[in-house]
Amino acid sequence: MTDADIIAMITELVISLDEEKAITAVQNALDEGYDPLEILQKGVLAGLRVIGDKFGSGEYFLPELMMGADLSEACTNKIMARIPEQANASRGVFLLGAVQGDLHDIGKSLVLRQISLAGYKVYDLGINVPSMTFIDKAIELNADIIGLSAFLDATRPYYSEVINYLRDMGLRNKYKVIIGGVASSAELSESIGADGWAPDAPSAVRLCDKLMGH
Ligand code: B1M
Repeated sequence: MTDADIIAMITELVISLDEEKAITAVQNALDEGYDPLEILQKGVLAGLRVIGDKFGSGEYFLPELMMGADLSEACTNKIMARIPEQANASRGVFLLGAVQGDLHDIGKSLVLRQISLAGYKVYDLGINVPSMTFIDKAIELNADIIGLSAFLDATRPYYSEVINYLRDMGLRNKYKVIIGGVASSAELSESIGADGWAPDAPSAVRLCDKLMGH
C-alpha cells in the first residue's frame, strides 16, 4: 500500500463509522512512522468532514454524527499523544473557548494545541462559555488574545456579544479578539470589529503571531 492509500483507508474507516478498525489503522500508521499531523488532517478529519456533509444532506442522522465525533476524538487523542507539549511558552497569553450554547470542541482543542506548540501560554475555557466569562478570565489571566470558537448559526451572535461587552467596559483595546470555527468568516470578523479570523489551526498561529508583532 502507498502512503496515500493508508491515509485514504483511514478516511474511509472514519466515514463508515468503524471505530475499532479506524483506531487500529491510526495506531498502525503512527507505529510505521507516518507524520501524525498528516494522519490527523488528511485521514481522520477529512473523514469527519464527510460525516458532517452527510449529516447536512440528511444521509446521516444525529446518532451517526455523534459516533463520528466519538471515534474521531479517540483517533485524535492517539495522534496528539505523539505530538510533544510545548515547554517554553513566552510569545503571549491566549484564551480560547467555544461561545455560549456551543458544544463543539474538537477543532477548538486542535487550535489550542497548535498555538501552544508555537510558544504561547494557552488556557482552555471549555465549551458553552458565557460571554462575560471570557472577559473575567482575560482580566484574571492577563491575556493578550481572546479566541472565540463557534460552529452554529445559532451561536454566531455570541462573537459580537463578547466584543460589545468589552467595548462597553472600556476594555476593547486591551485585548485582541480573534474568531474561528465554521460559523465564522473573514467578512464576519470585519463586520463585528474582531481583530481577525482564521480558517484553521495553522492560520490561527500565523494570525496570533501577526497580532503580537512576532
Ligand atoms: Co455538530 N454541527 N451539531 N456536532 N457538527 C456542525 C457544526 C454542522 C455544520 C453539521 C452540518 O449540519 N453539516 C451543523 C451546524 C449547522 C449550522 O448551524 N449552520 C451542526 C449541528 C446542526 C449540530 C447540532 C445542532 C445537531 C443536533 O443536535 N441536531 C448539535 C449542536 C450541539 C451544540 O453545540 N449545542 C451538534 C452536535 C454535534 C456533536 C456533539 C455530535 C459533535 C461535536 C462533538 C465535539 O466537538 N466534541 C458534532 C460534530 C462532530 C460536527 C461536525 C460534523 C464536525 C465538527 C468538527 O469537529 N470538525 C460539524 C460539520 C462541519 O464542521 N463541517 C458539525 C473537525 C474540526 C477539526 O474542524 O471544528 O471546523 P472545525 O475546527 C477547525 C476550524 O474551524 C478552525 O480550526 C479548527 C482546526 O483546523 N477553528 C478555529 C476552530 N475554532 C477556531 C478558533 C480560532 C481559529 C480557528 O480562533 C479563535
